[in-house]
Amino acid sequence: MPRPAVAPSESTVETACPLDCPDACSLTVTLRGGRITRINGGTANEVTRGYICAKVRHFDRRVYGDDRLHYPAVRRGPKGKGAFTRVTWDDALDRIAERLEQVRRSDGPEAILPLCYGGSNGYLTQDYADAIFFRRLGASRLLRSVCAAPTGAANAGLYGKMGSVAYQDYPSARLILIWGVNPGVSGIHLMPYLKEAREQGATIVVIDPRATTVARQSHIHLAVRPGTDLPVALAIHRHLFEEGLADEAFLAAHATGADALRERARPWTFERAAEVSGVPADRLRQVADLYARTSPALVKCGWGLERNRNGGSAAAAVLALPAVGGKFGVRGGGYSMSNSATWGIDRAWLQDAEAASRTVNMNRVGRELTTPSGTPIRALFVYNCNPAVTLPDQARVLQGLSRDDLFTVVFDQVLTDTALYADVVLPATTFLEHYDYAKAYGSLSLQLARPVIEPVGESRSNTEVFMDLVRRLSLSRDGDPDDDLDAMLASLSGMPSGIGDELRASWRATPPYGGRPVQFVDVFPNTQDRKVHLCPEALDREAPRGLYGYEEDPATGRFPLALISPASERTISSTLGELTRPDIALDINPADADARSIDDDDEVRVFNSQGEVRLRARVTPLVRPGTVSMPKGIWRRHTSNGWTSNVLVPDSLTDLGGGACFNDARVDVEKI
Ligand SMILES: Nc1nc2c(c(=O)[nH]1)N[C@H]1C(S)=C(S)[C@@H](COP(=O)(O)OP(=O)(O)OC[C@H]3O[C@@H](n4cnc5c(=O)[nH]c(N)nc54)[C@H](O)[C@@H]3O)O[C@H]1N2
Ligand SMILES: Nc1nc2c(c(=O)[nH]1)N[C@H]1C(S)=C(S)[C@@H](COP(=O)(O)OP(=O)(O)OC[C@H]3O[C@@H](n4cnc5c(=O)[nH]c(N)nc54)[C@H](O)[C@@H]3O)O[C@H]1N2
Ligand code: SF4
Ligand SMILES: [Mo]
Repeated sequence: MPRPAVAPSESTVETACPLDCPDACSLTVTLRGGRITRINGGTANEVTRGYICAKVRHFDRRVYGDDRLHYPAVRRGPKGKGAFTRVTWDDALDRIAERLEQVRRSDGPEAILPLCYGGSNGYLTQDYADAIFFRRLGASRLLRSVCAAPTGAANAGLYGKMGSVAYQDYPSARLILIWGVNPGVSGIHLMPYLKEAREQGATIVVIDPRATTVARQSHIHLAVRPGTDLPVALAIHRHLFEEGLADEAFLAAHATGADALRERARPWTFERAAEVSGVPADRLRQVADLYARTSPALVKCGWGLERNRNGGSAAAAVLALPAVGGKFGVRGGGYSMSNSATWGIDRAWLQDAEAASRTVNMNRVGRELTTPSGTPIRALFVYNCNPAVTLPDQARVLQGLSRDDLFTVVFDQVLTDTALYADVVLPATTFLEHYDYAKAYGSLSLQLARPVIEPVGESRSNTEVFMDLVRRLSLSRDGDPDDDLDAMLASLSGMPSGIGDELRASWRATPPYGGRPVQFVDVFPNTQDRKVHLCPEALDREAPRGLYGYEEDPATGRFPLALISPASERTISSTLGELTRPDIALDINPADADARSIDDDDEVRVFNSQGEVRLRARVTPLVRPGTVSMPKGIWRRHTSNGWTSNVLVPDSLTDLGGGACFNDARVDVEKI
């Protein structure tokens, strides 16, 4: 007899995945006796086609795992050791309220820093109750720049964050440039659409220092040196402009700044770009020619290319291609990046009435904690973030977290590497235990996520905890939300008309433009004059070498290899890093390994003047010569000396947006 899909004593609940991933899958969660027994793909989000990644399929391993935090606790041993004593919520929150009040009185509210980032990427778990609390308190603000700051600045400056080409329209393209993005890992639902495009005759070009899955399935792979996308993109622009292939009519009607871009691209011949990028000039010419000749042509711009000193200008030059090449106005033509602004609901309900306090760039937190540039930070409130392993300059970050005079709260789901340094640890619910929104940033999809189980242990949601602190510090105002559900309902009322009502009624909203906006037909630049700004003044002023100004590779004789640390299959950043990671190794090209007498599986030290990481080497041609790669988001327990790639990453900032230069780490490798 066929097994019934759901056994009689089981039930299923529909929800959605709000993790920091472009796809926002809908989920069907199976329960038995109040416990999760299965997590599958749901059907509400058509784009994700009913399947999900292994990370979330096995998310119950986090929910019920050994590292899960079940109750509040306070530190009893030295910082970093992880010895804690259980306390009640009241006790924990009273201590926090008291210490924050004390710091506010003695050093001013700016001595308090909330430190948060992706977490579950939700709308209620970030910039809702937390914002109410920290803004009314007058705490320092955080520049959330660890990711997407340079690409975001470029997209905002050139196009005012115009809506992107949707996954479903990739098969309409005849040429697709996959630039600095690895959808086989970081946004898996794009892959079937790429396959469809290929089957319908599209040419796929991948620009990546590694031969990723998508690169191996492509027609042309440009294995550029990290940080050299700017010269490559400028060489294509130069070709378009100088060979009469630029769409001058489009530029005259719809763009400003074309002359500045033309000028700045002029020095970048294919030969010069080849020398810098390590890709032969004829390959660059071939791609430029293809791009000039083909329509619809699509550029998918990712985040791998932003994480270096030239990252903002590189993203701008890549995003400028469809304007100069005249690729807009047809389905499958244009560019695709983040669609997070397309709904027009970006925290519309968040009132910014409080006086602005100073802003601290999260990429400099290590430095601010150790050698402050202004008001010293006395209290750190970490949530939705694992800075001990995800921020640049790990040695300084850990030194800062070790400060005895620093009061640190860590509010998380599991005992992270950061939590080991906390004075007070608070247990957080997961997205399967609270309300949230799941908004895709790859495709256009917006769904509500609902609790499917009771909170595990004594864990509480961000809304509950921050609203409780609002009350304890006497910061309450009329109309404040009490709990999660209250906050969700209030945020729904603050949304543009239609969207909130629809979400309330059916838990999902109908995407604008049928979910498939055509650029320059349905959506236009959200700039004041609705034009593309190819060389916006603000960006030109911000970039230290002017927009499109290139800085040389920082590799020196001592540290000749570029270390990159891209997304891996097993984690979302460091989330789920508590689970076993047998895959962790340093990928090194056979040529670089041979030169150092390194064999596959040898234990190596990866080092520079900032520090060293000891781990296993994997000798593989999948990473280009001169570049080595280690997964992002690994925990300290995953390497043999307790350091991760970020100990080798400088805390220098990208040319635009104050972003992190993760891929500017220059190192050497030695067999131990
Ligand atoms: N499974 C999984 N999915 C994720 C995440 C995760 O950690 N795991 N993280 C999520 C988050 S937070 C983000 S921001 C996105 C990121 O998603 P992606 O845009 O895919 O970002 P990365 O993985 O950082 O890098 C993408 C590719 O860029 C390449 N690269 C590195 N440096 C350069 C360069 O200088 N130039 C070029 N052209 N390529 C370069 C890397 O080799 C890598 O293959 O993914 C999201 N999805
Ligand atoms: N070397 C290197 N480092 C990188 C990168 C790189 O390319 N190379 N990429 C970076 C990128 S793209 C990103 S986005 C950052 C991300 O860096 P982080 O913002 O530190 O993100 P995660 O590592 O996912 O940690 C998020 C934490 O939030 C917790 N959390 C989740 N939901 C909730 C919630 O509802 N409430 C509370 N209180 N906690 C919650 C999770 O358990 C997890 O521990 O890392 C960056 N770090
Ligand atoms: S992490 Fe991404 S692929 Fe996995 S379930 Fe969530 S949205 Fe889907
Ligand atoms: Mo990210």
